Amino acid sequence: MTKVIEGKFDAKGKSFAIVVSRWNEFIVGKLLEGAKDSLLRHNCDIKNITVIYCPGSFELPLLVQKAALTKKYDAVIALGAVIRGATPHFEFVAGESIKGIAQVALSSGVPCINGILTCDTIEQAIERAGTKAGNKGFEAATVAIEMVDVLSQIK
Ligand code: INI
Repeated sequence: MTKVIEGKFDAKGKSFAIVVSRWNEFIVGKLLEGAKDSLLRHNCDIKNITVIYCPGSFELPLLVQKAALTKKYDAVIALGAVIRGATPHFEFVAGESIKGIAQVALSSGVPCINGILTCDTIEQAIERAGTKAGNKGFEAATVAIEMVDVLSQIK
């Protein structure tokens, strides 16, 4: 018979760090609300959620790494919103942030989840922060819960 391993969505007894970029706070604040909502609705104790603020999305990987290496958290969730402006700055910030978070996940073995919006317009960001395209913070936290559980099953 085929053996199947898949994550369950139960955050009871699990600890999470949410690292939050301060840029575009009116968007990222909604992602944070969504992330906390998912964790709490999946049985996470509020005392097991730590929120860490950082200046901008470019700084997220270092704080995600710091949090991951403490081994105090079962997963680290990075939240940010990078919105295209008039210069190529967007490409560098978005690319480095997301690449950095992926690197930390692989090097630490701790699931580090990408909840960074990369949008051409503010409207696109609003759509993904709790309006018509859902809430990507909620989705990122739900992915974190699934990853924690599936990783615990692979021995
Ligand atoms: N940081 C963001 O999180 N979102 C943005 O849209 C953004 N833009 O557009 O510039 C942004 N820039 C700041 C960057 O993350 C760093 O904090 C800064 O470059 C200092 O290292």
